[in-house]
Amino acid sequence: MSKRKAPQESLNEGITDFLVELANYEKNVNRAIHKYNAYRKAASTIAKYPHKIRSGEEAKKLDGVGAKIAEKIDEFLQTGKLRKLEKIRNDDTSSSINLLTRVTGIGPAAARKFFEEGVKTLEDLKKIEHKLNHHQQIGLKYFEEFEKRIPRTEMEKMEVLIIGELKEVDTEYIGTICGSYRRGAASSGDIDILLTHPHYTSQTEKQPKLLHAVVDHLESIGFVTDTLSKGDTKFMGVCQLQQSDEDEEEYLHRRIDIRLIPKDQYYCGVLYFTGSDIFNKNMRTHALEKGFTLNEYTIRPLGVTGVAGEPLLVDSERDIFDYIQYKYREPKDRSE
Ligand code: DCT
Ligand code: MG
Repeated sequence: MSKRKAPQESLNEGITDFLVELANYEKNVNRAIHKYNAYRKAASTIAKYPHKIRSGEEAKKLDGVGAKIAEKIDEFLQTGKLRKLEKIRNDDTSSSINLLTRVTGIGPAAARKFFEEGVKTLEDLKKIEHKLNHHQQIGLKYFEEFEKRIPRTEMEKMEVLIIGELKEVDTEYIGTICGSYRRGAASSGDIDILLTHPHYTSQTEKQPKLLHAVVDHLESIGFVTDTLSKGDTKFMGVCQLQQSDEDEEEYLHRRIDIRLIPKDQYYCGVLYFTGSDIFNKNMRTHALEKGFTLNEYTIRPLGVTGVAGEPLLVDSERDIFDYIQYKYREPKDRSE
């Protein structure tokens, strides 16, 4: 999962920016995930609102904008800033913890632990590098590069390369680049690849080799440069496109996740990892209202007692929409 979300370009950028900053503060410093979700949701609705917001009152009519956020919008519109944010930005604890969580491998809990041990800056972190696990060390090594979003043209190049190389390993592989790229985003925070193979289903044995063969191959051609973690079904690592004659400069190192998914669970996986996270939440809520439970693996009917039944057969994303009578939406229309 990528750490830096694309800024929400809209008529109300000032407002959406401060909401995202508050969201990150709640997640990273307070570990208040519900507040994080509330701010993200408000930011996402406001980003899509086609008018310049003139008051909190006006914003409050929008989905996910409550009285407290409306009040902050008023303060921001009247004074051009937010006292709460000024305080947070000036607070040593908050700004240090926020910074540390920008390193991949360092979550809110580890960030607080390091902070309590006196670590406040990236320099401090370098000094205690031996105390970092491998994932965190790589996160620190590529800190600046991972902060940069990946332009769509580069994502397209990586897609061509990855899908091509997959078929080199085994023509029967099916791979999809999900995440914001599949939703048509102009830039992405990372590369999220789902992988399946017709011989691998939830009824067969685990087949970690299907994942490792691909990772090893991508490594052998120099595309995968580092490994953060490698399990039976999930690889987390780093990749880099090789510079070609037409390229003016070297490509940056990018975060890449590859997940191997049983064929019968593939489309629930593709749906989930295409997101957005807010779209997923809304779709799951809708599923529940229709009596189904939906997750990244399966969709299952809920019995009268609320117990989930057997997974339903799914052969496409559309099947999932159909089961819960949700109007099909192309990936580009799944921002919420
Ligand atoms: N996801 C989710 N809930 C989360 C995190 C992730 O449903 N809390 C799903 C939806 C998107 C997908 O996983 C990939 O996650 P990210 O890479 O974090 O999101 P993205 O939409 O690809 O955005 P980015 O361009 O920043 O990578
Ligand atoms: Mg992503």
